Amino acid sequence: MEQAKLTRRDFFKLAGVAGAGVAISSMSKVAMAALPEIISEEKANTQAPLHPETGRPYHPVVTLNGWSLPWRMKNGVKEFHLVAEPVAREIAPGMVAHLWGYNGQSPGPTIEVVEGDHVRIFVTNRLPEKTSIHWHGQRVPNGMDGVSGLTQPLIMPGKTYVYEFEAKRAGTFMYHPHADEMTQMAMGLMGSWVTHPKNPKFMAVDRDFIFLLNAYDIEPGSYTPKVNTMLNFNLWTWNSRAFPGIDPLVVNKNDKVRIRVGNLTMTNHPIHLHGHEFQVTGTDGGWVPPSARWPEVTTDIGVGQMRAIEFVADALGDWAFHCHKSHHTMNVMGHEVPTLIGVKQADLVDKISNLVPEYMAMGETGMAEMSDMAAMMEMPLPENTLPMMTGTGQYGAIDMGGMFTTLKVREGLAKHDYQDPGPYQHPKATRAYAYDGNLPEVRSPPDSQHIKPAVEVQIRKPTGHEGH
Ligand SMILES: [Cu+2]
Repeated sequence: MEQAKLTRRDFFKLAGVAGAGVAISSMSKVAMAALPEIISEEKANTQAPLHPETGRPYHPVVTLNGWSLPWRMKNGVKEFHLVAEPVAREIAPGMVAHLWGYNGQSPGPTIEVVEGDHVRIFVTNRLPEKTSIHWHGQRVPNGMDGVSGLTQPLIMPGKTYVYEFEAKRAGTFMYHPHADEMTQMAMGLMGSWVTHPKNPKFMAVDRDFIFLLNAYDIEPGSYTPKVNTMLNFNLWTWNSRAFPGIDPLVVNKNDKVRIRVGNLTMTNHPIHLHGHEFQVTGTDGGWVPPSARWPEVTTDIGVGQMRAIEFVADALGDWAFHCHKSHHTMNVMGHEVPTLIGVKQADLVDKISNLVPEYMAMGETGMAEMSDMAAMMEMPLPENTLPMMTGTGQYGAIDMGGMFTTLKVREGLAKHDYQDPGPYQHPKATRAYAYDGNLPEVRSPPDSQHIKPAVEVQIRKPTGHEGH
């Protein structure tokens, strides 16, 4: 029996061997042994792209803080084994969430296939409740669409179902349950799917990233999401990670870069990239013809939608890449803190302190002091709770949380090097600086000679007759 690669390489080299485990099921050992081995992942960091050793060739994607699921070829069929199960997912250092996921993590592993592949997916349910899987966006026979009750019976706990279809259309897809959806998606059951084009040269890029937008409602000090929340989520995540837990997207200068994003939250996310203009090259329905693309620096991704953006990374630096809703770049505490900018709290504190001895004023000059305070005074947070705004760069506090990371553009990276290169060293005279009353004698930004002079504005002197 031909087996796909069973080990995971960890290119961050920080940790040892990834956890590949064979698990137990209510199914007989003989029946279980006939299935593709269950491969699961214990860690939440970005894994090296999975280069195909069997089947048709393709350029693999890099799943942000995630990995791709190995398969086996059996009589020309590409076989995968997904296991829905409770998992512990580190959201960021200092916080672990008790979620539901697939094969050890939430989101589950990315599934990569090639247009025209005959695909068979075994789905084993180790959740305490029934489930199903829907292959969001794909052309499948109706009975493979995974809508429990409508197209198939529920997959009961302990049972394994088989889905089988041809990957018809190249593109970016998602998978998620279509059974008790509100609960199961609120718990993190979801994953990405990429169907690569049959011709590996079609729209080839140098670096191809993928992640899902997701959200949780986890009370400070607790571990498990509240599953009845419809709108008031307090943890905004990319692949179930919040800043500073989201890895940077590391690329070579002048790389052609694609970033694929799917939205499985209950609201839209305007995703914004600094320093570059991109084009939306893919949507839920397929690739956008070149004549229909337009440049953007922010693209809004609606609920249930997928987008692929592309650009040439021609500007060196550490560029912010984030959701532009500011409460989505914060962690849990944000919602309960009142607006106090401009409010003189000194008197108030005295009065309140008489009643509540631990009372501390905050937010008088803005919310950023919260992150300074938490760091400097070690303001106690409940156990297993992330600070509202956090992260430190080479110049100090970044004051971000949630859906925020960086695009790091560097020169001379090796082909498959995705390791964090550390902070960008800004060339002389290219960084904002403190004004001390003197300007340097010569200050000519490197690109200034290429910028066309602005049209001269004619300023007319008032004649005294106008405006009266
Ligand atoms: Cu957002």
